[in-house]
This record gives sequence, C-alpha cells and structure tokens, in this order.
Amino acid sequence: RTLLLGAATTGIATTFSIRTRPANAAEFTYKFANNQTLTHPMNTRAKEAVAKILEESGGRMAINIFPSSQLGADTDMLNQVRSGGVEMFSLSPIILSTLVPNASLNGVGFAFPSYDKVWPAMDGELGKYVRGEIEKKGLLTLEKIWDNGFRQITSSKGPIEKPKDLEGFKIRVPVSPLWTSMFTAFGSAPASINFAETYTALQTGIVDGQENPLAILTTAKLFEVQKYVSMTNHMWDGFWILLNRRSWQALPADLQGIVSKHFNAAAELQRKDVMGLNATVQAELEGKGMKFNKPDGALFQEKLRAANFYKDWKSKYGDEAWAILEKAIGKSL
Ligand code: X2X
Repeated sequence: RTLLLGAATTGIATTFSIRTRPANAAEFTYKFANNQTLTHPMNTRAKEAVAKILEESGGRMAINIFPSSQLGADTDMLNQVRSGGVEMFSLSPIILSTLVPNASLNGVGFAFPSYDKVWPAMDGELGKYVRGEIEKKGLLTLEKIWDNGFRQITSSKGPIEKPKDLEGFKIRVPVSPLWTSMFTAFGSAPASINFAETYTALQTGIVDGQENPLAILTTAKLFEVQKYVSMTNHMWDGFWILLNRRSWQALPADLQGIVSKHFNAAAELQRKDVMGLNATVQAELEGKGMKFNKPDGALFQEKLRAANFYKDWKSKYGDEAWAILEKAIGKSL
C-alpha cells in the first residue's frame, strides 16, 4: 500500500510517498522447501497451488518453491522449519520420526498392501493421530498428506529376488531409525544418507542400492546410476506439508484458509499423478535398460518377523499407536 501525502493535506506543492512495502511485494511471503525435482508431481502440483493462492489472496500471500533440496538436505530443513528459517517444508513421516517418533507408523514394513487402505487411514484416524503427535512437538501440518509412494529396491549389482539377496547389501536409506532397523533385520548394511546426496552416493559406489518409489526413479534420474528394480513394495511413504507454527499463526484466518484449501486440493491431484506414474514408469525405465523383477513379499515379511522387527517396533510405538495402525490395515502384523 502506498500512502500519498499531497498538497491537499500538507499544503506542500511536492508529492512524496511512504511505502510500507514495495508495490509488487506480497504482505506475506513463505519459502516452501522440498527434496524433489521440479518435474515431480510434488512440485508441478505445488506450483499450481501457489499460483491459485497468490490470485485468490489478491496478491497478499506469496509462496516461493525451493525444490531439489536447494535450501538444504532434509535433516537440515527439519531444523529450519522448526526455527522459522523456512515457513513450509514437505517431509516423509518416516524421516520426521527423528523428531516425532510415532510419525513413522505408516512405514512399518509390509503394513500397507495397497493404496485403497492408505488414503482412508491417512485421511482418517491414523493421520489424525500423527498430526496430533506433530503438534505436540511444536510444528503444524496441513491436513492432507501428499504421496511419495510404495518403495521398491534398486541395485547396480543384481536383482533382489529373495531375502538372502539383501544380506550384506550396501543400501542407502533415508535418515530414520525405522529404515535402519528394517534393513539391519534383513542383514543388509544400511547407510543413512539424505536424498540430496543419494544420486552421488550411488554414482560413486559408496552404496550399491537404494529404495524409492518408481516416480522418483524417473524424476530424479536414478536410472542413470542403477540397473535393477525389485518390486518389493516394502513400505508406503508420503510427505506431510509441515509449517512453522509462528509463521502460520501470523497469517490472518482468511489466508490460512486459502493456503490450506489449495494445498489440500493439490494433494488429491498429486496422489493421482503419482499413481498414474506407477502405471507408466516401468515401461519407460525398461526402455532405458533397467531390469525389473517382482519378488514374493511374504518371504521378506517372514524374515522381519523372525528378527523380532514387529515385536520391537510395537513396543517402541506403544499399544495405542500400534492398535491404530492395525485397525487401519485391517490385520495384525
Ligand atoms: O529420501 C528419500 O528417499 C525420499 C525422497 O523418498 C524421501 O523423501 C523419504
């Protein structure tokens, strides 16, 4: 807004202005940091949401997207969104568990068999429970979780066909005790590495494999440094849109409503995009020379059971949280 003090009020012939902010600047400007490329549905849909928010707020609310871990790797960004260095940050619930231990429930190995159980759980009781846990740690998150996908194991060395193939396997995992524990239970050698360093770790041979959903194999070009894709479907992963609490509370209610509305609507579209990619990426990557196989997940789950993986994690999460998970998946683990 520009306040003009002219001759009529001051009696001075010259006109000058006091600017409370530059004419083209929004009243509120957020940074939205994330670890995905601009081509991933995370960012194509966020870009649309941000444009709608700017428009519906009449230019008052601007959100700038910083993709590809440009502002820092996930574990740094988690600190930044807590301190207010960034206002918005999307993070896997499983990595978030380094701050909010029970946030990783959705990632328990082989808990979710398919999407038809995932969305009712994450939009329902399980998601609500986790959002409550997040708030207890001083952060906020928007209601709808975005999709990362069902995770598959890739390797430069050879296909993973049976649990034995994971023994001694040098695999990059994101920074989170659940991931480390799961691959330790398989007898692998997991290395905790942020996504920002994953491509290089694979390229330089620090690790031989990694695990991520199909969509990321193409958007982050991991096919350039990996050869085999084993469709293990070993866990479902998403992205919560985390908010710095003070920055959020600084927004007037109407702007909070506009931001939530467009980001939650974008989440629904983004979920469809990722599911669509699941259906097309295999053929695309086979065309680039990747070899796919589909191991029997039940054998891998047996291995986890034998290593007391479920028993140990049930006691870490506690009976109440575990019951919410088992109710959501409709079976006991
Ligand atoms: O770090 C990963 O592997 C990724 C991109 O899937 C997550 O954000 C958990």
